[in-house]
Amino acid sequence: MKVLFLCFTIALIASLAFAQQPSFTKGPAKEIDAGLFDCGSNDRVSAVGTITSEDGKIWTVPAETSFKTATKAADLYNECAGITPDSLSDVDLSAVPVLDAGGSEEFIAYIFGDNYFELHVNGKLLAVDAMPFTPFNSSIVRFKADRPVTIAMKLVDWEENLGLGSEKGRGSAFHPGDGGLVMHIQDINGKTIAITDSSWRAQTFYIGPLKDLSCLKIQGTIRDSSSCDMSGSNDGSSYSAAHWPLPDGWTAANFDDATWPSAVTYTNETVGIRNKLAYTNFLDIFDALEADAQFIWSSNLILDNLVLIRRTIN
Ligand SMILES: [Ca+2]
Ligand SMILES: [Ca+2]
Ligand SMILES: [Ca+2]
Ligand SMILES: [Ca+2]
Repeated sequence: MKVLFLCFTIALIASLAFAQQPSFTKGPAKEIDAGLFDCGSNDRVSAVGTITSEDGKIWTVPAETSFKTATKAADLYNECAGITPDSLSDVDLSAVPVLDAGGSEEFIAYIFGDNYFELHVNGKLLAVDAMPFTPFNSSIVRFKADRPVTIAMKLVDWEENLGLGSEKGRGSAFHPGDGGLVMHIQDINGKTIAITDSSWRAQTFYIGPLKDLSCLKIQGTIRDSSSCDMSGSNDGSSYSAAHWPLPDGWTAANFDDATWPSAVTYTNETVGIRNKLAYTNFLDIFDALEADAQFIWSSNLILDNLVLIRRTIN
């Protein structure tokens, strides 16, 4: 009994020691970029800000990205670029450039992200989402790589109220927006080699808005905000947020993601794809009968705003 208790205590201490505590920020960030991309019209502004946490660290919100320097993923559907095919059969796939992840086998990935993604293959940043915030778009990435193919993606649920994880919507000025990513990867013969589902790993690095820090439960690599208040507000400017640094080498094939939680899947209805033609015009690829790619994210689709996902395909 004593031995059992000792083991339990050691395991508890180990798991508590292992849990990486976040840095907390309070209130809005300072804008450092008025918008990464301007579509004009009625789209939301993809601004970027910085904010200092109570422990003196500086955080970029909603995330640090490579948008300005990286190759943009080709458009499957992008209103801003005037590319609005009704279906995949209207898309000239041969015109999509083949990116090189260092290998000889060719793959093609179809991606719909709410709102922004960066795609790394075998440790190399291949392409980033051409539209950081809205309107909703979808992308195609053709690439060459050798198996096993390790996919690592940075996903961002963008925000209007910088540092506060919220946007105008649903009748409130500080409505916490949601995320979600769907991807279907095929080989050169059109055979599915991966879809987004719960076999992926997903970890969050920015949680907000937090009205009350005590709702956040952190144990080991679990960053659980499911008991936090997710309702909108017209007075959200003093809310808090939790931030963690991205681990070194997280895009590398040999990075150990075994301790990350499994990705959580969300239904089309939960994410809300109705009227999003960037998704619904391509149901044969995103909701394929034999390979129905799921929306994935970390454990909180609403409050988790910066999420890393990984999977290795053999
Ligand atoms: Ca996008
Ligand atoms: Ca959010
Ligand atoms: Ca969103
Ligand atoms: Ca689907």
